Amino acid sequence: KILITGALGQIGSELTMALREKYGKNNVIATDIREADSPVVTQGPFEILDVQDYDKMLDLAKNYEVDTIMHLAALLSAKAENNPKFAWDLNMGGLVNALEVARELELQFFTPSSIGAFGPSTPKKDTPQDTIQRPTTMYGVNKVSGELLCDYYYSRFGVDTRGVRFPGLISYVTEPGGGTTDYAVEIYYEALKNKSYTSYIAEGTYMDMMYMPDAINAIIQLMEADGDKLEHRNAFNVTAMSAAPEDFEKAIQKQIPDFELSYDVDSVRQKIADSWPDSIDADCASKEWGFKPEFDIDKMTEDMLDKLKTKLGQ
Ligand code: VAH
Repeated sequence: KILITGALGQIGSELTMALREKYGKNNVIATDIREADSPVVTQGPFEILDVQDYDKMLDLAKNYEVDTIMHLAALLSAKAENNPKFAWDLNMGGLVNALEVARELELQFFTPSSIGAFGPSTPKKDTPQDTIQRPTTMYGVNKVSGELLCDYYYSRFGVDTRGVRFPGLISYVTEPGGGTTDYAVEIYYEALKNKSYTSYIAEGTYMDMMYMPDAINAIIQLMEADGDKLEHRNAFNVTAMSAAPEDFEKAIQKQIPDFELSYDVDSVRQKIADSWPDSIDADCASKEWGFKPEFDIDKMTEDMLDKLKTKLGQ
């Protein structure tokens, strides 16, 4: 049985539904700081939980007799940069609470890191699994600290912690809240609504990206992998493509020929994007637990536009 924090977020809302599908809806307890009109709340166990409340998290994990915790509640990069102290308190306070619950109750543990865990001094192309990590954002500091903390709970207490460094995630169910890569989601909504989009990230800015179905499969695959075969734990590089705004423009124009992309760069989020790698190397993930994404930019674009048309009632 699995407890998920941040279950109403961009990853959480799809991970919750996929896990309920796979393991049975009563075996996946979704939690978030607020309710919402979502199948996450209405189609299975849901509890209000502020991850900064250790006692409540421990109570829920005990009462539901979970054996796994998937900790997704966090502030993303752009929001964290605007509110660094709160980001530290939420991102690190929530994480250490979740790790303590996992230690106390001997739970398997998952939390995502990010390409944001790398910084300007990290090799930008084919960024290795093991390399220098000096991020220059609060979010990145949280992610590197989180990776170290999760590895510490594994080596010091034997908690079975596992994680992946996610790239920008593209999905149509729940929009991301306050990330730097959100442009890659907004562009699809705008393409269908207005046949045009103004990107806040500059042309030629490459970042790793992945379609949500590949991200959800990666989490399940990693968590089901044989722990003895893992040489790494927190956290594996995973990616499906390295793309810049103009790559999304070209892929969308194959479906919507008169789609137009323009630029109005937001210096705060551009600065964050420029500090991240252009493309990371996911070799260890494929070697150690068989990671293999299915969606490239064209296949993702086809599916994304198709699903969004339905969602937008077009
Ligand atoms: C963000 N979507 O933009 C998240 C993610 C790699 C990007 O960490 O902050």
